[in-house]
Amino acid sequence: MQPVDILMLKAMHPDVISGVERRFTLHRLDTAPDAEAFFREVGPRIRGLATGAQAPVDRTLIQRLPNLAVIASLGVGYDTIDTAAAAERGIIVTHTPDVLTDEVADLALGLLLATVRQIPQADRYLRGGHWPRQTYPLTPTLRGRTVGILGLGRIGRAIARRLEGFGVAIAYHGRRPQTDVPYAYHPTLLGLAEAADVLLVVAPGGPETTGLVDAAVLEALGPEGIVVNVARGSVIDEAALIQALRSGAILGAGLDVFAREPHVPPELIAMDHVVLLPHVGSASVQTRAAMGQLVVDNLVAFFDGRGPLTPVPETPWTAGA
Ligand code: 8YV
Repeated sequence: MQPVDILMLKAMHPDVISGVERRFTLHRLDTAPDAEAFFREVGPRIRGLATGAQAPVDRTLIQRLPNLAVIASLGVGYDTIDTAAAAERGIIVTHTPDVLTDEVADLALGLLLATVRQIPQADRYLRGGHWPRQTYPLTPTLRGRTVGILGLGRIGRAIARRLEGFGVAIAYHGRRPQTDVPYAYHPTLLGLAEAADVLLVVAPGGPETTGLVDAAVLEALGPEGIVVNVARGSVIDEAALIQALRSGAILGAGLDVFAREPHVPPELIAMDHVVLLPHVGSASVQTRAAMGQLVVDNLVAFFDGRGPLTPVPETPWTAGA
């Protein structure tokens, strides 16, 4: 069989690199001395792309790879890939769902607790030597809260299952009600925010959800309100969030994602009532290895003619097409 040429846009998990190299001819754009020359000379040979959220795949890039057949992305979210441009060319896009669901849900719960009970702040307090002089101030509580989940997909459901064990009320908003869950459905996000005092954002990124959590939603959440975002920074109007945190329109926020990563607004960094993480939802050794393996497995299955394992709905696989 002819060796298949795969392009990696940026350095990825070592297991992805070795996994691709074992089976394919790997080209790296990040180490290519001249990108223009690369696209000219090697571009037409490239059949597959291995990428992640940090390396967007736009229409221009897709156009520069005339024989591209598959884009295998690391991560469940694929808002940085132009799936419409891929679909037009019959290019399959794959992502890595399921293998990270529990990891991200665990992190979401940790971030929620850390934010409400001020765990990082208390840690800083102890390390700062303040404890012998004065006990740490009393914190808000999770008790008696209603947690509103924006986006009850795979990860949203895993979060809800965990929240059941915490004895809080659970509600959600999404495009449509789901018949197999006992949680209260709100047809509008504003309605959910009015009913809840925690808003947990798990909705996918992209144009449909950009700026969904705006000033009115934050206002509706109220002065005891906590926002936790483990999805995409774009889902929240970051300027409105900063303003709501500043004015006391909401109580605090726990953020794993930001609008322009890795840039984090200095206004947020300066605030003590927010907990900030550098997009680590799925970032455990084990889960990243599983995600990396799924990227490789998708490429192998695709080029074996078995079809991709986890294509995104926008680019469905039709055998023999
Ligand atoms: C990764 C993620 O950080 O799965 C996702 O959508 O945001 C994360 O798991 C990212 O995709 C790695 O490229």
